Amino acid sequence: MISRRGLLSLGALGSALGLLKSGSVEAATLVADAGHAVAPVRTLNGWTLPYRLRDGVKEFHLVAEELTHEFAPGCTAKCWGYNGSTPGPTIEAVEGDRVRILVTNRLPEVTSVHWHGLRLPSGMDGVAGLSHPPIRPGETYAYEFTLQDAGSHFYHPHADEVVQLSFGMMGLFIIHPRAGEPRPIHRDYALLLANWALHPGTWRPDPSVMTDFNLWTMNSRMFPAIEPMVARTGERVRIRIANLSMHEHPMHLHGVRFQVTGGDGGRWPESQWHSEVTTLVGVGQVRDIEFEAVAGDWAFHCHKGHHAMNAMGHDLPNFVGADLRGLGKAVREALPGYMPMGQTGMAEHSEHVAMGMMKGPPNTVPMMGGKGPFGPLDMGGMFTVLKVRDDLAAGDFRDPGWFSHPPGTVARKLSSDPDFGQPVRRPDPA
Ligand SMILES: [Cu+2]
Repeated sequence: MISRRGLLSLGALGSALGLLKSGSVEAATLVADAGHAVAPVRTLNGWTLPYRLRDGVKEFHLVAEELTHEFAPGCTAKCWGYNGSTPGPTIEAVEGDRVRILVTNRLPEVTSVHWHGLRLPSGMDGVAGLSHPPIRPGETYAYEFTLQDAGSHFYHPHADEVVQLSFGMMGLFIIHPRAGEPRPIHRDYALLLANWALHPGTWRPDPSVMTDFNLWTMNSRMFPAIEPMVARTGERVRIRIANLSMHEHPMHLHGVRFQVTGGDGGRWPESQWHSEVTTLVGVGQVRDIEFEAVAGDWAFHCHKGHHAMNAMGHDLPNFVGADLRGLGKAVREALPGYMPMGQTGMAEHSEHVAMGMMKGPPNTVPMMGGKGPFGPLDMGGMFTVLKVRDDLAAGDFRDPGWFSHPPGTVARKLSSDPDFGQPVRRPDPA
């Protein structure tokens, strides 16, 4: 399989040598197209769809199909997506481009593709039955329109939507401004938030679940199986966050104050930008955030606690504070090996996982399983790390490992005695 970077450099090389003729496969060679230094988008754990140039039209080909998808090692499912992946490949083009997007339906039922956020002729809008006939199994349809709207958009079916969305059919559609970015963007990340109901021990998401989902993903992956975002200190970074889940996500970035600079309705005038550390991304919405990178390892995650965890056993009894010594002994008589947990909190789950003591049901990953430089990370789901370093080469997206903290800048242990010090406590009201 050719890596995304390989495709991009092939495309750039082809353009530079003037080798790309009409009909040849071209990657998103956006610099050449726009005549400006436009950084291509980096879809975490994802890829950008190459196109063919035919008579000045950029032709993309999406194939709707079933596939086997890995959310994280140990957790896979039969999903639906495009061209072998969920999310489908990112479509990347430039404002003013004429695009033709072929959609082949290899699903067992009808589908369509809606281009969310794009202004286009009504018959190209992709609502099956309203804009055009449903695309039946085996058929290929062509959508063709001119891109008017620079910004962060996405695509998804508008036919049997609940099933097709809950199986993973979605992708990003990024349109770069023809005149270039008003402020140079050095690292441009894009991700799609989604939720899934994959019951432990099963291998197909359950489309009948309406709100009580158990997997929370960025680009259909969950931490710790989500790539880090990397940047060099001082670079301007954009993160485009699209939400095609059924819940809203307050997305929180540590270490900087970012500006919210736009949404699926395009880039906002600077007078409307606002400074935040958490921004709510509503259902069916996109929010773009931009900031200057500050050295360190910084968490980026949904602030709803259960969305930054992997599958948990819902309806577990609350054991926090309970004395379970007798319970373990009693239950072990019927269930050898039973070990009650949770009386001190949930963190011991991740310690047990790290020690190899805990095994869940088949086809799940532990609800929190990330490993950090100082121990278990107690996170999962919609969580990843922004790694900013002083010495990264431009365009180097490799994981630089953990941050080397300058001396004296890491919180340190003073004592192991719980009675340490003279803390001020609220006086007893009695
Ligand atoms: Cu969330």
